[in-house]
Amino acid sequence: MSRRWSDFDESDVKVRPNKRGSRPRTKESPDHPDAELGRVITVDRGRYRVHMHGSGDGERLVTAVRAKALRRSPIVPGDVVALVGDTSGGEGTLARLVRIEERSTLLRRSADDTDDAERVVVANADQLLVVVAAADPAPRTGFIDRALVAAFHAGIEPILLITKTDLAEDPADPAGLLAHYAELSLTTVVSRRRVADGGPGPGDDADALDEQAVARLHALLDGHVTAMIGHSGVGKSTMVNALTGADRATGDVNDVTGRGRHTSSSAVALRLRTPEAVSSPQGADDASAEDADSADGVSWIIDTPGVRSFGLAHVDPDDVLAAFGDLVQGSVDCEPGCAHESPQGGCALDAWVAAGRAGEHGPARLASLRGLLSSLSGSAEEQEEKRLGSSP
Ligand SMILES: Nc1nc2c(ncn2[C@@H]2O[C@H](COP(=O)(O)OP(=O)(O)OP(=O)(O)O)[C@@H](O)[C@H]2O)c(=O)[nH]1
Ligand SMILES: [Mg+2]
Ligand SMILES: [Zn+2]
Repeated sequence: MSRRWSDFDESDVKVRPNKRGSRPRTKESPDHPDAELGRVITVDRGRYRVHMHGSGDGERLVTAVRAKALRRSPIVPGDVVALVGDTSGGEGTLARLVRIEERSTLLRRSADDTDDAERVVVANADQLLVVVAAADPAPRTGFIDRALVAAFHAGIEPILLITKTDLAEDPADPAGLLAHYAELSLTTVVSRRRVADGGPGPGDDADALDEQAVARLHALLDGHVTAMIGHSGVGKSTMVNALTGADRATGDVNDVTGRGRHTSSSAVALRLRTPEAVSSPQGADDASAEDADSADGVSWIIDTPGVRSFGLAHVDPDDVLAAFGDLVQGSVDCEPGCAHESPQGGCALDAWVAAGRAGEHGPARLASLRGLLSSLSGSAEEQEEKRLGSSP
């Protein structure tokens, strides 16, 4: 059955990054020469909370509603927008959001691989922090693989964060997980809860994280706009609090299901600060803010709600293979048109892996790739059926 336009809501609307509308979208737009720019930090029932450019430590935050012309445009945290009207940020004031500035990137996912209704997650991030826990909940390579594909597709640099290594049963962990990605040049940070000398004691801050991991992340995140993505309960908000001094709610993990409780319910962009308390390798200074390459010169981290699944219905199979940097070169010897889904039909990836070209974990990586590809081609077939079914 075909979907009618009325079935779509704003998160379904397809948006391509780097494509301008026909109207010029510059600061000098004749429509609203007096508009002021700011960055959307959170969205709540049609109200956009915007951090105004150049507001520095004063942090002028303005609440806005969007103009009618933008009714169908998804606007997400990270978006840079133009506001008119009362932009004082005074209590009870409401500005009007009249324009979305051109996005450098757009992170998207679909509900699942067989549903191409897209969700726009975050705009203008140049880094994606993929968060998994070493335990509680246990890490899944399938999730990491999908996040890496989405990042590659969106042109966003991925970083892998493995949290909760204090809970890993095997003290050598997360070595096994890291080995799986050894052939990729993937920046990885490992963190754990800080335990005082002599073990945990009363009065310990339960959410205090290992200082070295926090400092390392600071060094990687300063000057960037970084979106976080991960299952519920892996410790995203806990890390965001450590990095920003914010007080985002954190939740425990259900003992029975081993799953998080979906504590964070909306995405929020927070300013990254370099607190004196954190002994960053470069030392704490203000230079990072000036070096920042984000539009507003501010380093941002965007905490997102835990995802159940990371659908990739919007991603082309070729882009899936391209994100497997350890395998993609092996495909040059494939038969033309090879779908790489099985050893049959002249797929060269099996020989590539058998020759050890993708490292020790090559076979497992190839299995991951094929699992993903077949999940996506399943969706392609279903879509084709839908399309045929709806044609006269
Ligand atoms: N032992 C241990 N617990 C941690 C660590 N990091 C976070 N936690 C705990 O894990 C639980 C979940 O943390 P959150 O920060 O709420 O997780 P989240 O990823 O934001 O979860 P959602 O908002 O539901 O997506 C909390 O009880 C934290 O205290 C860690 O490194 N070690
Ligand atoms: Mg959270
Ligand atoms: Zn092939």
